[in-house]
Amino acid sequence: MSVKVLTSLLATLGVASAHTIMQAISVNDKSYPQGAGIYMPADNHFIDDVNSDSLACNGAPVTGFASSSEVIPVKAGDTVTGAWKHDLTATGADEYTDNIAIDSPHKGPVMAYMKKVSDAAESPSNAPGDGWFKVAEEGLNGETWGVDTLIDAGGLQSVKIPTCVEDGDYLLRFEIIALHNASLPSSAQFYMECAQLSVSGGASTSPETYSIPGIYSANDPGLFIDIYNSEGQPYPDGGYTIPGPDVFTCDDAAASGEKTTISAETGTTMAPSTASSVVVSPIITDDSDSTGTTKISPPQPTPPADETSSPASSESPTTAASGATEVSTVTSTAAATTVKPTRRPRPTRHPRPTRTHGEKPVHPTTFRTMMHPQPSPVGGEEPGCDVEYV
Ligand SMILES: [Cu+2]
Repeated sequence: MSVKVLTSLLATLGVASAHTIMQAISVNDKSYPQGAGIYMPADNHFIDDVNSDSLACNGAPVTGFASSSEVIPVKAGDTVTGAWKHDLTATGADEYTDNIAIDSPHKGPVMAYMKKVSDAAESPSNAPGDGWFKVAEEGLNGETWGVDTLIDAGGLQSVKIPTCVEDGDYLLRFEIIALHNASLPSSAQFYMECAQLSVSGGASTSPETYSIPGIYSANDPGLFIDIYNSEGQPYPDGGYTIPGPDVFTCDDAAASGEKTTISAETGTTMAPSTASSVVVSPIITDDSDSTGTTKISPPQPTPPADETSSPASSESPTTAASGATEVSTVTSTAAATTVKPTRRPRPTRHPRPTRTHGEKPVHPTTFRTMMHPQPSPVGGEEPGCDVEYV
């Protein structure tokens, strides 16, 4: 790499810090260095083309982390935690962000997917295409987005490896979708990185799988959406439909087509308590987060009985009762069945935050940030990456 390219790269990393990159993992209590076992892209910028192969495991890698040859051993049932920070050298908030992980206006869902591969160390070539199944998701719970929970957890996203999957190499894809500009076409921002894992101690279930790219389309109700509606509500009235396939669970597979009930929450936990087990450059969390308070799968309030499905959603409504959800089983060609995600409770009214424009610099113009959606000039209704709430 030439000095010029390297300089450009470093500059890009420096200025695009309102974005985020998943850059280190831990497995249960064992942590790995920054970049180990991760296909690390060249910068922290988002992908906005749902049809791009880069939607699978992001773009070309950064020097020094290119195609990490490490494959991290895990056991089925282990918890793998990914550390999101707004750039590769972040030690806390800076002039572009209000926390270490991702600037808080980047509201949206947080998810994780897995794909079985022949050799996880070859993630760039293995990543795009069929084979993906979703293992965790958090969309909108009341007024709290998955991104809010992630920020509260200091940028740590924990995912439980399903106990019933086959042994072998897998890619574990951590994903954030930021919706602050998503009222404009194709303006949802996809952030993702893939960890390279070798799973042992599993069983024999083959989940139904999907293609990335292919799981999303630009007009999905969870991707082309104004999360700041005309009544000044920060969230959609009709709840939020998480994009992509349903979450695969082993309970689900075991049900083999029978109706059953499952716990309302699936895979993702984002827990500050695991912060100390992830070794990156120092993770600094807010004082307000140092109380040890965790946000592990908070129980979901029971939605109103008269709640109906969002008009934008094609999901069949599920019946919420006592925190459990009735499963709609879908027979697939694979052994697994799929479960409809738990209905998200209807958001409560929420005063619209006051925003200011122009107090912070927008991203300097670089070849990357030129592609970055800027705040709408009309009424200033959409916050950009660097417009903050006050
Ligand atoms: Cu951003």
